[in-house]
Amino acid sequence: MQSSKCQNAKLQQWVKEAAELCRPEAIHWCDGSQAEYDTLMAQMVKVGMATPLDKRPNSFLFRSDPSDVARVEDRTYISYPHQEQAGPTNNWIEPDKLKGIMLDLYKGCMAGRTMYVIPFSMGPVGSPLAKIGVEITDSPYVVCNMHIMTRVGDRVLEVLGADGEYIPCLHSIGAPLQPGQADSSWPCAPIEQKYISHFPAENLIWSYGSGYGGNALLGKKCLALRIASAVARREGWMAEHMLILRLTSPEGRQYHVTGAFPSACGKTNLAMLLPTIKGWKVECIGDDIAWMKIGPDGRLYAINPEAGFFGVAPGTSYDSNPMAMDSIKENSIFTNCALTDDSDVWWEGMNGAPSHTIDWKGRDWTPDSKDVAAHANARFTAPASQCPIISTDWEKPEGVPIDIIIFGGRRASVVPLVAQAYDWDHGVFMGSTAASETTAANIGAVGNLRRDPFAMLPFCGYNMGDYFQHWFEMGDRLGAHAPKVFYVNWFRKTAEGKWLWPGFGDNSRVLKWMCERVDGKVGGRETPIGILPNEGDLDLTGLDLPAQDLQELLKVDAAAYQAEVPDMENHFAKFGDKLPGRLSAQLEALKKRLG
Ligand code: OXD
Ligand code: MN
Repeated sequence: MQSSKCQNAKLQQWVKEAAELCRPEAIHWCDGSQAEYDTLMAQMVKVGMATPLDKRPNSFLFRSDPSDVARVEDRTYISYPHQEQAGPTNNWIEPDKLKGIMLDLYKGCMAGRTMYVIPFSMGPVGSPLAKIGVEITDSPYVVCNMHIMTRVGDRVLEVLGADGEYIPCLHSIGAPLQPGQADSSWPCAPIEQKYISHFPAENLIWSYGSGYGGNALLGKKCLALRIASAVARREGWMAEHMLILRLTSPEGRQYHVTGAFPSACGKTNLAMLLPTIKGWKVECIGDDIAWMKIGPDGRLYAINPEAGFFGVAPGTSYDSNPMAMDSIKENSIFTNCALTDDSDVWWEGMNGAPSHTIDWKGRDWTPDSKDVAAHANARFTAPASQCPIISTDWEKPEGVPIDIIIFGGRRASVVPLVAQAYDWDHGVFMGSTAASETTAANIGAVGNLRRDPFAMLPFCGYNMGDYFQHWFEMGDRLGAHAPKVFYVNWFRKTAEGKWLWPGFGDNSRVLKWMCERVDGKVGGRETPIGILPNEGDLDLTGLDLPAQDLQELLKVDAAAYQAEVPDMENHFAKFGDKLPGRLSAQLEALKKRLG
Protein backbone atom coordinates (compact mmCIF):
# COMPACT_ATOMS: atom_id res chain seq x y z
CA MET A 1 0.00 0.00 0.00
CA GLN A 2 2.87 2.39 0.84
CA SER A 3 5.24 3.80 -1.74
CA SER A 4 8.95 3.67 -1.03
CA LYS A 5 9.35 6.77 -3.23
CA CYS A 6 6.87 8.87 -1.29
CA GLN A 7 8.50 10.61 1.68
CA ASN A 8 5.37 12.60 2.46
CA ALA A 9 3.66 11.14 5.54
CA LYS A 10 0.49 13.17 4.98
CA LEU A 11 0.14 11.74 1.47
CA GLN A 12 0.82 8.19 2.67
CA GLN A 13 -1.84 8.64 5.33
CA TRP A 14 -4.39 10.02 2.84
CA VAL A 15 -3.81 7.09 0.47
CA LYS A 16 -4.28 4.67 3.38
CA GLU A 17 -7.56 6.34 4.38
CA ALA A 18 -8.83 6.43 0.80
CA ALA A 19 -8.08 2.72 0.44
CA GLU A 20 -9.91 1.92 3.68
CA LEU A 21 -12.91 3.87 2.40
CA CYS A 22 -12.99 2.73 -1.24
CA ARG A 23 -11.73 -0.86 -0.68
CA PRO A 24 -9.83 -1.41 -3.93
CA GLU A 25 -8.42 -4.80 -4.81
CA ALA A 26 -4.94 -3.31 -5.37
CA ILE A 27 -3.07 -0.01 -5.17
CA HIS A 28 -0.71 1.27 -7.84
CA TRP A 29 1.47 4.37 -7.38
CA CYS A 30 1.96 5.90 -10.82
CA ASP A 31 5.51 6.70 -11.92
CA GLY A 32 4.51 8.44 -15.17
CA SER A 33 6.73 6.17 -17.29
CA GLN A 34 6.09 5.06 -20.85
CA ALA A 35 6.13 1.47 -19.59
CA GLU A 36 3.29 2.25 -17.19
CA TYR A 37 1.27 3.90 -19.99
CA ASP A 38 1.89 0.98 -22.34
CA THR A 39 0.93 -1.62 -19.73
CA LEU A 40 -2.34 0.13 -18.87
CA MET A 41 -3.25 0.63 -22.52
CA ALA A 42 -2.50 -3.02 -23.27
CA GLN A 43 -4.80 -4.06 -20.40
CA MET A 44 -7.58 -1.80 -21.69
CA VAL A 45 -7.19 -3.13 -25.23
CA LYS A 46 -7.37 -6.68 -23.86
CA VAL A 47 -10.69 -6.11 -22.09
CA GLY A 48 -12.17 -4.23 -25.06
CA MET A 49 -12.19 -0.71 -23.54
CA ALA A 50 -9.64 0.65 -26.00
CA THR A 51 -9.15 0.10 -29.73
CA PRO A 52 -5.63 0.57 -31.12
CA LEU A 53 -5.53 2.63 -34.33
CA ASP A 54 -3.38 1.24 -37.14
CA LYS A 55 -3.13 4.65 -38.83
CA ARG A 56 -1.76 6.47 -35.79
CA PRO A 57 1.16 4.98 -33.89
CA ASN A 58 0.54 4.44 -30.18
CA SER A 59 -2.98 5.87 -30.39
CA PHE A 60 -6.25 4.49 -29.10
CA LEU A 61 -9.99 5.03 -29.41
CA PHE A 62 -12.41 4.83 -26.47
CA ARG A 63 -16.20 4.91 -26.51
CA SER A 64 -17.87 6.23 -23.40
CA ASP A 65 -21.20 5.24 -21.99
CA PRO A 66 -23.87 7.34 -23.79
CA SER A 67 -24.81 8.90 -20.43
CA ASP A 68 -21.24 10.06 -19.74
CA VAL A 69 -20.21 12.31 -22.61
CA ALA A 70 -19.45 15.78 -21.21
CA ARG A 71 -18.95 17.86 -18.11
CA VAL A 72 -21.98 17.82 -15.84
CA GLU A 73 -22.43 21.39 -14.65
CA ASP A 74 -25.68 20.54 -12.86
CA ARG A 75 -23.82 18.01 -10.71
CA THR A 76 -20.79 20.26 -10.04
CA TYR A 77 -20.56 21.82 -6.56
CA ILE A 78 -18.54 24.59 -4.96
CA SER A 79 -18.87 23.78 -1.29
CA TYR A 80 -18.03 26.41 1.33
CA PRO A 81 -19.52 26.69 4.81
CA HIS A 82 -21.68 29.62 3.59
CA GLN A 83 -23.58 29.66 0.32
CA GLU A 84 -22.65 33.29 -0.24
CA GLN A 85 -19.01 32.24 -0.59
CA ALA A 86 -19.95 30.08 -3.60
CA GLY A 87 -22.19 32.80 -5.01
CA PRO A 88 -25.26 32.77 -7.24
CA THR A 89 -23.64 31.05 -10.22
CA ASN A 90 -22.45 27.87 -8.48
CA ASN A 91 -24.32 24.85 -7.14
CA TRP A 92 -23.83 24.64 -3.42
CA ILE A 93 -24.33 22.06 -0.70
CA GLU A 94 -22.93 22.67 2.76
CA PRO A 95 -19.59 20.77 3.16
CA ASP A 96 -20.58 18.35 5.96
CA LYS A 97 -23.76 17.35 4.17
CA LEU A 98 -22.06 16.95 0.79
CA LYS A 99 -19.23 14.95 2.34
CA GLY A 100 -21.79 12.75 4.10
CA ILE A 101 -23.55 11.97 0.81
CA MET A 102 -20.29 11.31 -0.97
CA LEU A 103 -18.71 9.24 1.79
CA ASP A 104 -21.68 6.88 1.52
CA LEU A 105 -21.08 6.60 -2.22
CA TYR A 106 -17.31 6.16 -1.85
CA LYS A 107 -17.75 3.27 0.64
CA GLY A 108 -16.47 0.18 -1.17
CA CYS A 109 -16.77 1.93 -4.55
CA MET A 110 -13.47 0.55 -5.88
CA ALA A 111 -14.24 -3.10 -5.09
CA GLY A 112 -12.72 -5.38 -7.70
CA ARG A 113 -10.65 -2.52 -9.15
CA THR A 114 -7.15 -1.07 -8.81
CA MET A 115 -6.73 2.25 -7.07
CA TYR A 116 -4.17 4.41 -8.90
CA VAL A 117 -2.30 7.18 -7.10
CA ILE A 118 -1.21 9.86 -9.58
CA PRO A 119 1.23 12.51 -8.33
CA PHE A 120 1.09 15.34 -10.88
CA SER A 121 2.33 18.86 -11.38
CA MET A 122 0.32 21.64 -13.01
CA GLY A 123 3.05 23.76 -14.57
CA PRO A 124 6.64 22.65 -15.15
CA VAL A 125 7.81 20.39 -12.30
CA GLY A 126 9.55 22.49 -9.69
CA SER A 127 8.56 25.85 -11.27
CA PRO A 128 7.73 28.46 -8.64
CA LEU A 129 4.36 28.91 -10.40
CA ALA A 130 3.51 25.19 -10.44
CA LYS A 131 1.13 23.43 -8.05
CA ILE A 132 1.24 19.79 -7.10
CA GLY A 133 -1.86 17.62 -7.05
CA VAL A 134 -2.38 13.95 -6.31
CA GLU A 135 -5.29 12.21 -7.98
CA ILE A 136 -6.56 8.93 -6.63
CA THR A 137 -8.68 7.18 -9.25
CA ASP A 138 -9.98 3.74 -10.19
CA SER A 139 -9.91 4.52 -13.92
CA PRO A 140 -6.90 3.44 -15.99
CA TYR A 141 -8.30 5.67 -18.78
CA VAL A 142 -7.91 8.63 -16.44
CA VAL A 143 -4.33 7.62 -15.63
CA CYS A 144 -3.35 7.54 -19.32
CA ASN A 145 -5.04 10.88 -20.01
CA MET A 146 -3.36 12.43 -16.96
CA HIS A 147 0.01 11.22 -18.34
CA ILE A 148 -0.64 13.42 -21.37
CA MET A 149 -2.44 16.37 -19.81
CA THR A 150 -0.19 16.90 -16.77
CA ARG A 151 3.34 16.08 -15.65
CA VAL A 152 3.05 12.80 -13.75
CA GLY A 153 5.57 10.81 -11.80
CA ASP A 154 8.39 10.29 -9.36
CA ARG A 155 9.90 13.74 -10.01
CA VAL A 156 6.75 15.22 -8.53
CA LEU A 157 7.13 13.13 -5.37
CA GLU A 158 10.73 14.32 -5.09
CA VAL A 159 9.66 17.97 -5.32
CA LEU A 160 6.86 17.29 -2.83
CA GLY A 161 9.42 15.95 -0.38
CA ALA A 162 8.56 15.16 3.22
CA ASP A 163 6.39 18.13 3.98
CA GLY A 164 5.45 19.87 0.71
CA GLU A 165 1.82 20.81 0.02
CA TYR A 166 -0.38 19.02 -2.52
CA ILE A 167 -4.02 19.27 -3.56
CA PRO A 168 -5.80 15.95 -2.91
CA CYS A 169 -8.14 14.94 -5.76
CA LEU A 170 -10.24 11.84 -5.05
CA HIS A 171 -11.94 10.29 -8.06
CA SER A 172 -14.00 7.19 -8.60
CA ILE A 173 -16.05 6.14 -11.60
CA GLY A 174 -18.51 4.77 -9.05
CA ALA A 175 -18.88 1.25 -10.42
CA PRO A 176 -17.69 -1.39 -7.94
CA LEU A 177 -17.32 -4.90 -9.33
CA GLN A 178 -18.80 -7.85 -7.47
CA PRO A 179 -16.81 -11.11 -7.64
CA GLY A 180 -17.41 -12.70 -11.04
CA GLN A 181 -19.25 -9.66 -12.39
CA ALA A 182 -18.34 -8.78 -15.97
CA ASP A 183 -17.09 -5.22 -16.46
CA SER A 184 -18.56 -2.86 -19.04
CA SER A 185 -16.35 -1.05 -21.52
CA TRP A 186 -17.06 2.34 -19.86
CA PRO A 187 -18.18 1.78 -16.28
CA CYS A 188 -19.70 4.82 -14.54
CA ALA A 189 -22.50 5.72 -12.13
CA PRO A 190 -25.94 6.97 -13.15
CA ILE A 191 -26.32 10.74 -13.51
CA GLU A 192 -28.11 11.24 -10.18
CA GLN A 193 -25.12 9.73 -8.38
CA LYS A 194 -22.52 11.89 -10.11
CA TYR A 195 -20.92 14.59 -7.95
CA ILE A 196 -18.04 16.82 -9.01
CA SER A 197 -17.29 18.56 -5.73
CA HIS A 198 -14.83 21.24 -4.70
CA PHE A 199 -14.02 22.37 -1.17
CA PRO A 200 -11.93 25.48 -1.92
CA ALA A 201 -11.50 26.46 1.73
CA GLU A 202 -9.60 23.17 2.19
CA ASN A 203 -8.08 22.90 -1.34
CA LEU A 204 -9.86 19.58 -1.76
CA ILE A 205 -11.55 17.89 -4.75
CA TRP A 206 -13.92 14.91 -4.65
CA SER A 207 -15.37 13.55 -7.88
CA TYR A 208 -17.68 10.57 -8.15
CA GLY A 209 -19.50 8.76 -10.89
CA SER A 210 -18.12 10.05 -14.20
CA GLY A 211 -15.08 8.99 -16.21
CA TYR A 212 -15.27 11.79 -18.80
CA GLY A 213 -12.98 14.77 -19.39
CA GLY A 214 -13.22 17.61 -16.92
CA ASN A 215 -15.31 15.48 -14.52
CA ALA A 216 -12.51 12.97 -14.14
CA LEU A 217 -9.16 14.48 -15.22
CA LEU A 218 -9.08 16.49 -12.03
CA GLY A 219 -5.95 18.56 -12.82
CA LYS A 220 -7.82 20.48 -15.50
CA LYS A 221 -11.10 22.22 -14.67
CA CYS A 222 -11.27 21.16 -11.00
CA LEU A 223 -7.73 22.03 -9.89
CA ALA A 224 -6.33 24.44 -12.49
CA LEU A 225 -9.52 26.52 -12.65
CA ARG A 226 -11.96 26.04 -9.77
CA ILE A 227 -9.52 25.49 -6.90
CA ALA A 228 -6.77 27.60 -8.49
CA SER A 229 -9.10 30.58 -9.03
CA ALA A 230 -9.85 30.61 -5.30
CA VAL A 231 -6.16 30.23 -4.40
CA ALA A 232 -5.28 32.95 -6.94
CA ARG A 233 -7.65 35.44 -5.32
CA ARG A 234 -6.13 34.76 -1.91
CA GLU A 235 -2.58 35.03 -3.27
CA GLY A 236 -3.11 37.92 -5.71
CA TRP A 237 -2.85 36.24 -9.13
CA MET A 238 -5.30 34.92 -11.75
CA ALA A 239 -6.36 31.44 -12.94
CA GLU A 240 -8.29 31.86 -16.18
CA HIS A 241 -10.05 29.82 -18.88
CA MET A 242 -7.74 31.20 -21.55
CA LEU A 243 -5.56 30.19 -24.46
CA ILE A 244 -2.08 31.72 -24.68
CA LEU A 245 -0.33 32.51 -27.95
CA ARG A 246 2.64 34.47 -29.22
CA LEU A 247 2.34 36.54 -32.36
CA THR A 248 5.48 37.78 -34.10
CA SER A 249 5.30 40.63 -36.62
CA PRO A 250 7.36 40.72 -39.83
CA GLU A 251 9.72 43.10 -38.00
CA GLY A 252 10.24 40.50 -35.27
CA ARG A 253 8.23 42.26 -32.53
CA GLN A 254 6.59 39.71 -30.22
CA TYR A 255 3.12 40.13 -28.76
CA HIS A 256 1.59 37.73 -26.25
CA VAL A 257 -2.12 37.21 -26.23
CA THR A 258 -4.52 35.41 -23.91
CA GLY A 259 -8.10 34.71 -24.92
CA ALA A 260 -11.11 33.59 -22.90
CA PHE A 261 -13.88 31.90 -24.83
CA PRO A 262 -16.52 29.49 -23.59
CA SER A 263 -15.97 25.77 -24.17
CA ALA A 264 -16.10 24.66 -27.80
CA CYS A 265 -15.86 28.20 -29.23
CA GLY A 266 -12.55 27.73 -31.02
CA LYS A 267 -9.85 28.37 -28.39
CA THR A 268 -7.77 25.48 -29.70
CA ASN A 269 -8.14 26.74 -33.28
CA LEU A 270 -7.10 30.27 -32.35
CA ALA A 271 -4.20 29.07 -30.20
CA MET A 272 -2.65 27.29 -33.21
CA LEU A 273 -3.68 29.42 -36.14
CA LEU A 274 -1.62 29.78 -39.28
CA PRO A 275 -1.88 33.49 -40.18
CA THR A 276 -3.10 34.27 -43.68
CA ILE A 277 -1.37 37.68 -43.53
CA LYS A 278 2.15 37.72 -44.85
CA GLY A 279 5.10 37.67 -42.51
CA TRP A 280 3.17 37.17 -39.26
CA LYS A 281 3.83 34.07 -37.19
CA VAL A 282 1.86 32.40 -34.38
CA GLU A 283 3.30 30.10 -31.75
CA CYS A 284 1.07 28.18 -29.38
CA ILE A 285 1.67 28.28 -25.63
CA GLY A 286 -1.62 26.87 -24.35
CA ASP A 287 -5.16 26.22 -25.57
CA ASP A 288 -7.36 26.22 -22.45
CA ILE A 289 -5.94 27.54 -19.17
CA ALA A 290 -3.68 30.44 -18.19
CA TRP A 291 -2.22 31.17 -14.77
CA MET A 292 -1.14 34.80 -14.66
CA LYS A 293 0.97 36.65 -12.12
CA ILE A 294 2.46 40.12 -11.97
CA GLY A 295 6.21 39.88 -12.62
CA PRO A 296 9.06 41.89 -11.11
CA ASP A 297 8.77 44.43 -13.98
CA GLY A 298 5.09 45.04 -13.16
CA ARG A 299 3.74 43.26 -16.24
CA LEU A 300 1.33 40.33 -16.26
CA TYR A 301 3.02 36.97 -17.00
CA ALA A 302 1.16 33.81 -18.08
CA ILE A 303 2.00 30.13 -17.93
CA ASN A 304 0.05 27.18 -19.29
CA PRO A 305 -0.33 24.79 -16.36
CA GLU A 306 -1.22 21.86 -18.65
CA ALA A 307 1.00 19.56 -20.71
CA GLY A 308 -1.48 18.46 -23.37
CA PHE A 309 -4.55 19.36 -25.38
CA PHE A 310 -7.98 17.92 -24.64
CA GLY A 311 -9.60 19.31 -27.75
CA VAL A 312 -13.05 19.04 -29.30
CA ALA A 313 -12.63 16.75 -32.32
CA PRO A 314 -15.66 17.51 -34.54
CA GLY A 315 -14.90 20.42 -36.83
CA THR A 316 -11.13 19.93 -36.55
CA SER A 317 -9.61 19.44 -40.00
CA TYR A 318 -6.61 20.35 -42.13
CA ASP A 319 -8.63 23.40 -43.22
CA SER A 320 -9.75 24.59 -39.79
CA ASN A 321 -6.73 23.61 -37.69
CA PRO A 322 -3.84 21.89 -39.50
CA MET A 323 -1.56 22.25 -36.45
CA ALA A 324 -4.02 20.35 -34.27
CA MET A 325 -4.27 17.67 -36.97
CA ASP A 326 -0.48 17.33 -36.95
CA SER A 327 -0.45 17.23 -33.14
CA ILE A 328 -2.69 14.14 -33.08
CA LYS A 329 -0.81 11.97 -35.58
CA GLU A 330 0.52 9.71 -32.84
CA ASN A 331 0.62 9.11 -29.08
CA SER A 332 -2.96 10.35 -28.78
CA ILE A 333 -6.18 9.22 -27.17
CA PHE A 334 -9.50 9.66 -28.94
CA THR A 335 -12.82 9.50 -27.15
CA ASN A 336 -16.23 9.11 -28.82
CA CYS A 337 -14.90 9.52 -32.36
CA ALA A 338 -15.98 7.22 -35.19
CA LEU A 339 -13.75 4.28 -36.24
CA THR A 340 -13.04 3.90 -39.96
CA ASP A 341 -12.70 0.58 -41.78
CA ASP A 342 -8.95 1.13 -42.14
CA SER A 343 -8.56 1.60 -38.38
CA ASP A 344 -8.41 5.37 -38.13
CA VAL A 345 -10.63 7.91 -36.44
CA TRP A 346 -13.11 10.18 -38.19
CA TRP A 347 -15.51 12.91 -37.14
CA GLU A 348 -17.92 15.33 -38.72
CA GLY A 349 -16.03 18.24 -40.29
CA MET A 350 -12.72 16.36 -40.64
CA ASN A 351 -12.90 15.82 -44.42
CA GLY A 352 -15.17 13.93 -46.81
CA ALA A 353 -17.22 11.30 -44.99
CA PRO A 354 -16.05 7.68 -45.39
CA SER A 355 -18.62 5.34 -46.89
CA HIS A 356 -18.76 3.36 -43.64
CA THR A 357 -17.62 3.77 -40.04
CA ILE A 358 -18.43 2.43 -36.61
CA ASP A 359 -20.06 5.33 -34.78
CA TRP A 360 -19.33 6.50 -31.25
CA LYS A 361 -21.97 4.13 -29.94
CA GLY A 362 -20.33 1.15 -31.66
CA ARG A 363 -22.94 0.85 -34.42
CA ASP A 364 -22.53 0.72 -38.19
CA TRP A 365 -22.71 4.17 -39.69
CA THR A 366 -22.94 5.42 -43.28
CA PRO A 367 -23.42 8.94 -44.65
CA ASP A 368 -27.12 8.08 -44.90
CA SER A 369 -27.42 7.42 -41.17
CA LYS A 370 -29.60 9.91 -39.39
CA ASP A 371 -27.28 10.25 -36.37
CA VAL A 372 -23.81 11.74 -36.27
CA ALA A 373 -20.84 9.34 -36.40
CA ALA A 374 -18.83 11.13 -33.69
CA HIS A 375 -20.40 12.65 -30.60
CA ALA A 376 -20.47 16.49 -30.78
CA ASN A 377 -18.20 16.56 -27.69
CA ALA A 378 -15.84 13.83 -28.94
CA ARG A 379 -12.29 14.67 -27.89
CA PHE A 380 -8.64 14.10 -28.67
CA THR A 381 -5.97 14.05 -25.98
CA ALA A 382 -2.52 14.89 -27.35
CA PRO A 383 0.83 15.98 -25.90
CA ALA A 384 1.35 19.75 -26.36
CA SER A 385 4.96 19.02 -27.36
CA GLN A 386 3.63 17.40 -30.57
CA CYS A 387 2.19 20.67 -31.86
CA PRO A 388 4.49 21.77 -34.72
CA ILE A 389 4.13 25.43 -33.67
CA ILE A 390 4.45 24.96 -29.93
CA SER A 391 6.54 27.87 -28.68
CA THR A 392 10.07 27.15 -27.55
CA ASP A 393 9.08 29.18 -24.46
CA TRP A 394 5.92 27.24 -23.63
CA GLU A 395 7.50 25.72 -20.51
CA LYS A 396 9.40 28.84 -19.44
CA PRO A 397 8.96 28.78 -15.65
CA GLU A 398 8.32 32.52 -15.37
CA GLY A 399 5.83 32.59 -18.27
CA VAL A 400 5.39 35.17 -21.04
CA PRO A 401 4.38 38.86 -20.69
CA ILE A 402 0.82 39.51 -21.85
CA ASP A 403 0.04 42.46 -24.13
CA ILE A 404 -3.52 41.62 -25.16
CA ILE A 405 -6.51 39.96 -23.49
CA ILE A 406 -9.41 38.86 -25.68
CA PHE A 407 -12.93 37.92 -24.66
CA GLY A 408 -15.51 36.45 -26.96
CA GLY A 409 -18.30 34.06 -27.58
CA ARG A 410 -20.44 32.52 -30.24
CA ARG A 411 -23.07 35.04 -31.39
CA ALA A 412 -24.92 34.72 -34.69
CA SER A 413 -26.11 38.32 -34.45
CA VAL A 414 -25.68 41.70 -32.68
CA VAL A 415 -21.99 41.51 -31.62
CA PRO A 416 -19.51 42.87 -34.20
CA LEU A 417 -16.26 41.22 -35.29
CA VAL A 418 -14.06 43.14 -32.84
CA ALA A 419 -14.16 46.00 -30.35
CA GLN A 420 -11.43 47.38 -28.13
CA ALA A 421 -12.24 48.35 -24.57
CA TYR A 422 -11.75 52.00 -23.67
CA ASP A 423 -9.72 51.03 -20.61
CA TRP A 424 -9.26 48.20 -18.08
CA ASP A 425 -12.56 48.88 -16.28
CA HIS A 426 -14.42 48.78 -19.58
CA GLY A 427 -12.56 45.55 -20.40
CA VAL A 428 -13.73 44.03 -17.10
CA PHE A 429 -17.25 45.06 -18.06
CA MET A 430 -16.86 43.34 -21.43
CA GLY A 431 -15.62 40.17 -19.73
CA SER A 432 -18.34 40.23 -17.10
CA THR A 433 -21.14 40.51 -19.67
CA ALA A 434 -19.69 38.03 -22.20
CA ALA A 435 -22.41 35.85 -23.67
CA SER A 436 -22.42 32.83 -25.93
CA GLU A 437 -24.68 30.27 -27.48
CA THR A 438 -24.31 27.04 -25.48
CA THR A 439 -22.36 24.09 -26.93
CA ALA A 440 -22.09 20.33 -26.40
CA ALA A 441 -19.16 20.68 -23.96
CA ASN A 442 -21.70 20.53 -21.13
CA ILE A 443 -24.63 18.14 -20.85
CA GLY A 444 -27.68 20.30 -21.58
CA ALA A 445 -29.44 22.21 -24.34
CA VAL A 446 -27.25 23.43 -27.21
CA GLY A 447 -27.65 26.85 -28.88
CA ASN A 448 -29.26 28.88 -26.05
CA LEU A 449 -27.77 32.27 -25.26
CA ARG A 450 -26.22 32.46 -21.82
CA ARG A 451 -24.06 35.00 -20.05
CA ASP A 452 -20.72 33.33 -19.42
CA PRO A 453 -18.60 35.97 -17.66
CA PHE A 454 -14.91 35.65 -18.59
CA ALA A 455 -15.84 32.16 -19.94
CA MET A 456 -15.58 31.18 -16.27
CA LEU A 457 -19.24 30.53 -15.46
CA PRO A 458 -18.68 26.77 -14.96
CA PHE A 459 -15.18 27.20 -13.54
CA CYS A 460 -15.10 29.98 -10.94
CA GLY A 461 -14.33 28.52 -7.51
CA TYR A 462 -15.91 31.33 -5.44
CA ASN A 463 -18.52 34.08 -5.57
CA MET A 464 -18.35 35.59 -9.03
CA GLY A 465 -19.07 39.06 -7.64
CA ASP A 466 -15.80 38.79 -5.70
CA TYR A 467 -14.14 37.47 -8.85
CA PHE A 468 -15.19 40.63 -10.76
CA GLN A 469 -13.72 42.71 -7.93
CA HIS A 470 -10.50 40.70 -8.12
CA TRP A 471 -10.18 41.66 -11.79
CA PHE A 472 -10.52 45.35 -10.89
CA GLU A 473 -7.89 44.98 -8.18
CA MET A 474 -5.46 43.27 -10.55
CA GLY A 475 -5.98 46.18 -12.98
CA ASP A 476 -5.26 48.68 -10.21
CA ARG A 477 -2.01 46.88 -9.43
CA LEU A 478 -1.03 46.63 -13.11
CA GLY A 479 -1.76 50.31 -13.83
CA ALA A 480 -0.07 51.40 -17.06
CA HIS A 481 1.28 47.85 -17.55
CA ALA A 482 -2.21 46.38 -17.91
CA PRO A 483 -2.79 44.46 -21.15
CA LYS A 484 -5.20 46.00 -23.66
CA VAL A 485 -8.61 44.31 -23.74
CA PHE A 486 -10.67 43.37 -26.81
CA TYR A 487 -13.95 41.55 -27.50
CA VAL A 488 -14.35 39.44 -30.65
CA ASN A 489 -17.07 37.47 -32.38
CA TRP A 490 -15.97 35.15 -35.20
CA PHE A 491 -19.44 33.64 -35.48
CA ARG A 492 -21.67 36.25 -37.13
CA LYS A 493 -24.20 34.90 -39.62
CA THR A 494 -26.45 36.43 -42.24
CA ALA A 495 -30.21 36.12 -41.88
CA GLU A 496 -29.89 33.12 -44.22
CA GLY A 497 -27.44 31.44 -41.87
CA LYS A 498 -24.24 31.99 -43.88
CA TRP A 499 -21.04 32.83 -42.00
CA LEU A 500 -20.07 36.47 -42.48
CA TRP A 501 -16.41 36.06 -41.51
CA PRO A 502 -14.12 33.25 -42.76
CA GLY A 503 -12.50 32.82 -39.32
CA PHE A 504 -9.61 30.42 -38.62
CA GLY A 505 -6.32 31.69 -40.19
CA ASP A 506 -8.05 34.91 -41.25
CA ASN A 507 -8.55 35.78 -37.60
CA SER A 508 -4.89 36.83 -37.80
CA ARG A 509 -6.16 39.97 -39.55
CA VAL A 510 -8.04 40.93 -36.41
CA LEU A 511 -5.05 40.03 -34.21
CA LYS A 512 -2.84 42.27 -36.35
CA TRP A 513 -5.19 45.21 -35.79
CA MET A 514 -5.01 44.56 -32.03
CA CYS A 515 -1.19 44.55 -32.09
CA GLU A 516 -1.16 47.79 -34.04
CA ARG A 517 -3.60 49.30 -31.54
CA VAL A 518 -1.21 48.32 -28.74
CA ASP A 519 1.55 50.19 -30.57
CA GLY A 520 -0.74 53.13 -31.44
CA LYS A 521 -0.08 52.51 -35.14
CA VAL A 522 -3.60 52.06 -36.52
CA GLY A 523 -6.90 53.85 -36.39
CA GLY A 524 -10.24 53.01 -34.87
CA ARG A 525 -13.53 54.74 -34.29
CA GLU A 526 -15.19 55.35 -30.99
CA THR A 527 -18.62 53.76 -30.74
CA PRO A 528 -20.96 53.21 -27.79
CA ILE A 529 -19.61 49.69 -27.25
CA GLY A 530 -15.88 50.36 -27.71
CA ILE A 531 -13.33 51.20 -30.38
CA LEU A 532 -13.93 49.45 -33.69
CA PRO A 533 -11.69 49.41 -36.76
CA ASN A 534 -12.65 51.68 -39.61
CA GLU A 535 -13.14 49.65 -42.73
CA GLY A 536 -9.64 50.58 -43.96
CA ASP A 537 -7.95 49.69 -40.65
CA LEU A 538 -8.16 45.91 -41.04
CA ASP A 539 -5.58 44.27 -43.29
CA LEU A 540 -7.80 42.40 -45.75
CA THR A 541 -5.14 41.86 -48.42
CA GLY A 542 -5.94 38.79 -50.48
CA LEU A 543 -9.31 38.22 -48.81
CA ASP A 544 -12.36 38.18 -50.98
CA LEU A 545 -14.86 39.68 -48.54
CA PRO A 546 -17.93 41.41 -50.01
CA ALA A 547 -18.02 45.09 -48.94
CA GLN A 548 -21.47 44.65 -47.54
CA ASP A 549 -20.36 41.75 -45.32
CA LEU A 550 -17.51 43.86 -43.94
CA GLN A 551 -19.94 46.67 -43.21
CA GLU A 552 -22.21 44.29 -41.38
CA LEU A 553 -19.29 42.82 -39.38
CA LEU A 554 -18.18 46.28 -38.24
CA LYS A 555 -21.62 47.75 -37.64
CA VAL A 556 -22.76 48.74 -34.16
CA ASP A 557 -26.49 48.27 -33.91
CA ALA A 558 -27.33 50.52 -30.96
CA ALA A 559 -30.95 49.39 -30.89
CA ALA A 560 -29.93 45.71 -30.73
CA TYR A 561 -27.55 46.49 -27.86
CA GLN A 562 -30.21 48.50 -26.09
CA ALA A 563 -32.47 45.48 -26.33
CA GLU A 564 -29.82 43.48 -24.44
CA VAL A 565 -29.48 45.95 -21.59
CA PRO A 566 -32.33 44.46 -19.50
CA ASP A 567 -30.66 41.05 -19.74
CA MET A 568 -27.37 42.59 -18.57
CA GLU A 569 -29.22 44.26 -15.70
CA ASN A 570 -30.80 40.98 -14.65
CA HIS A 571 -27.45 39.27 -14.92
CA PHE A 572 -25.81 41.88 -12.66
CA ALA A 573 -28.75 41.89 -10.23
CA LYS A 574 -27.98 38.25 -9.36
CA PHE A 575 -24.81 39.34 -7.57
CA GLY A 576 -26.64 41.66 -5.16
CA ASP A 577 -24.28 43.67 -2.99
CA LYS A 578 -21.31 41.61 -4.26
CA LEU A 579 -21.56 43.42 -7.59
CA PRO A 580 -18.68 45.91 -7.71
CA GLY A 581 -19.88 49.50 -8.01
CA ARG A 582 -17.42 49.91 -10.87
CA LEU A 583 -19.46 47.45 -12.93
CA SER A 584 -22.76 49.24 -12.31
CA ALA A 585 -20.98 52.45 -13.32
CA GLN A 586 -19.85 50.78 -16.56
CA LEU A 587 -23.39 49.67 -17.36
CA GLU A 588 -24.72 53.17 -16.73
CA ALA A 589 -22.01 54.61 -18.98
CA LEU A 590 -22.92 52.14 -21.74
CA LYS A 591 -26.60 53.08 -21.47
CA LYS A 592 -25.68 56.73 -21.82
CA ARG A 593 -23.48 56.09 -24.84
CA LEU A 594 -26.24 54.07 -26.48
CA GLY A 595 -28.46 57.15 -26.06
C1 OXD B 1 -12.89 21.87 -21.92
C2 OXD B 1 -14.12 22.62 -21.65
O1 OXD B 1 -12.91 20.65 -21.92
O2 OXD B 1 -14.04 23.85 -21.53
O3 OXD B 1 -11.86 22.53 -22.14
O4 OXD B 1 -15.19 22.01 -21.56
MN1 MN C 1 -12.07 24.63 -21.66
